[in-house]
Amino acid sequence: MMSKYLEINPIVANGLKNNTPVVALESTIISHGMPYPQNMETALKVEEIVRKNGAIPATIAILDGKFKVGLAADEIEHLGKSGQQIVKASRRDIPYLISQQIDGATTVASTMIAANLAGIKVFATGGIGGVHRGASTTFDISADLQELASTDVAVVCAGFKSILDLGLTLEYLETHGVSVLGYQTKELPAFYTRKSGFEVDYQLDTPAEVAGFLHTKWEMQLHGGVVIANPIPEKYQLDYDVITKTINDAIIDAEINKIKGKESTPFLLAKVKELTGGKSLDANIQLVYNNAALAARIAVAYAGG
Ligand code: PSU
Ligand code: MN
Repeated sequence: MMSKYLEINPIVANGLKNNTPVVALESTIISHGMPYPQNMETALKVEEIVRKNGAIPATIAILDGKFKVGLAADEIEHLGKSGQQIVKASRRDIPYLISQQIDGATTVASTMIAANLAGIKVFATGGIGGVHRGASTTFDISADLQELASTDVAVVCAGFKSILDLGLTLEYLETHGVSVLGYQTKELPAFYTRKSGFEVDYQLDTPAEVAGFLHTKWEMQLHGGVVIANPIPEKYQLDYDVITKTINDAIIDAEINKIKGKESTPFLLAKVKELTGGKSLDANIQLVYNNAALAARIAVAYAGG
């Protein structure tokens, strides 16, 4: 029944069958999170990094009326080149796109759904969605958080970008029983910077410790996701005060342009890139590489390696 909607790449399927570690990767970051050609180059390099660290990469998208788990290089190129023309696909968009055979770039939420259907437990990305600043009036809370509340996939990210309200995002996750783990840090990283002024729930220091946490959570039927917040490497982080001001300016610009709904996150990312003269893109690429390596090591530990 599911195979009607889910196509798993043979290398990935074989890996899953043999308990070889697999890492899921999303595609909204390709089509909407970065410009071409850096988006495609980054996506391909991320797969390489996952392999180097002992796991099989499975980039996920909606293509030809199915969830595809494990894309070919030309499919990644298609997503990168088409950019914003590909529909950004979160949970609510899945049945429409699949039944209408329209391609979609999967967000953290929909990538988690596909990964879970395929049996993949570890997922690497750059940043996840959250409670937006001003959410008390806009109600803009990413479906990523709701997915983390219920779907059994661990998401390695670089913390929460301060286009979000970090405090409210942590509160929301706490309400839904989603642990936020800091990898070798007690301070919640804020994507472009290691510093945020907020604390994670728990610090864990090795892939084995994280794997132990995941086994315990899911063996105890404590369903839902986990956020593993992995700080950007020191040498790539941006200046805290500069990035804080830049994000504030980008948010004002979004308000002036009346940007809302699913356009909000891509607009802010592009604006920050413009305002930093591309520096934010370099940082973004480096933190994704860093997350891919850690996710692969966690997947290896989780598989018992
Ligand atoms: N944050 C980033 N880069 C991204 C995204 C978030 O730094 O590319 C993408 C992810 O795919 C995430 C989505 O799942 O944006 C969240 O969008 P929204 O806030 O509309 O739910
Ligand atoms: Mn939103």
